[in-house]
Amino acid sequence: MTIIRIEKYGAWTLTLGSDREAQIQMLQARIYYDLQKLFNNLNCIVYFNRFDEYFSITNGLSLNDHIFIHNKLKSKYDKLQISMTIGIGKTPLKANNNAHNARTNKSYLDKKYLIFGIRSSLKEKNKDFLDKQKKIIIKDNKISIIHVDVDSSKKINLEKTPFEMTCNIMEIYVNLIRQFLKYDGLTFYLGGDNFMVISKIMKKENVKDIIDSVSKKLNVNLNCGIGIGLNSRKAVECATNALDKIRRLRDKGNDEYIYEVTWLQL
Ligand SMILES: Nc1nc2c(ncn2[C@@H]2O[C@H](COP(=O)(O)OP(=O)(O)OP(=O)(O)O)[C@@H](O)[C@H]2O)c(=O)[nH]1
Ligand SMILES: [Mg+2]
Repeated sequence: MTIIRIEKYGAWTLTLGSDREAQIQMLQARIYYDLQKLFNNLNCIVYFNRFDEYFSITNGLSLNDHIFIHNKLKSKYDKLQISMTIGIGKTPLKANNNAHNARTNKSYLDKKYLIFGIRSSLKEKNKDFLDKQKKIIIKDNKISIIHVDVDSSKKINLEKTPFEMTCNIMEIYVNLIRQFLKYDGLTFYLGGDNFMVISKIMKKENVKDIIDSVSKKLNVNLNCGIGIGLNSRKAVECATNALDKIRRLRDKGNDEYIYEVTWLQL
């Protein structure tokens, strides 16, 4: 994964004066748009983390791909310093921890472009990812992304006020974060009633246990599409496709709420 961060952002925002909040929000929305577009073109997905920091699931990208994106961003946001930290690990949580270590130890992969990462943590075959222009796709490097969605939230919307609904969604978010973290998965909120979990390949019954426990605790029904692919864009597409399949099955009277779609071609 790659964690993209706007550096020295707090200090820079002060230069905008006190009437700055709307400007900051507009800028962040633009940066998010650009990041999503640039990474999507290279078959990756981006999640806004706290808007001064974004996570992209970048399996299969080379260091030069990162430099390419960095240059595009630099040409648009020349007043901002943007760093990227590449984290590698067998699970998403381990990749996050690896990225954190690289960042705190100032372990540069490319100092000029502010790209951090720990070379020694890479296995030989993974080193090629970062050292060469050529993309190397490791066949057994499957990415699993889980798209979780509240069942019939529009109906619940009619009973609850908009802000009560927000409160419920945030409760679901926190509970999904905590439960999936036990399996080293990272959950992100996408908007509406949608969440995505970057997970290792999990057993369906473990996913079911989590979904059942959160559903029971918060008295909601959650649908869950599991997507497995060789890059994050494909895994996301499969996960959403699985969710759509659940909706089609539901319309035929089937009450399946966890479904998996796998696509292992490039
Ligand atoms: N990010 C994201 N948001 C979506 C997606 N589909 C719907 N939404 C958002 O979620 C809200 C609720 O839509 P739905 O989930 O389709 O509505 P629902 O009543 O819960 O219907 P079901 O999920 O089919 O039970 C919408 O208003 C959108 O904001 C999606 O694929 N991705
Ligand atoms: Mg829904």
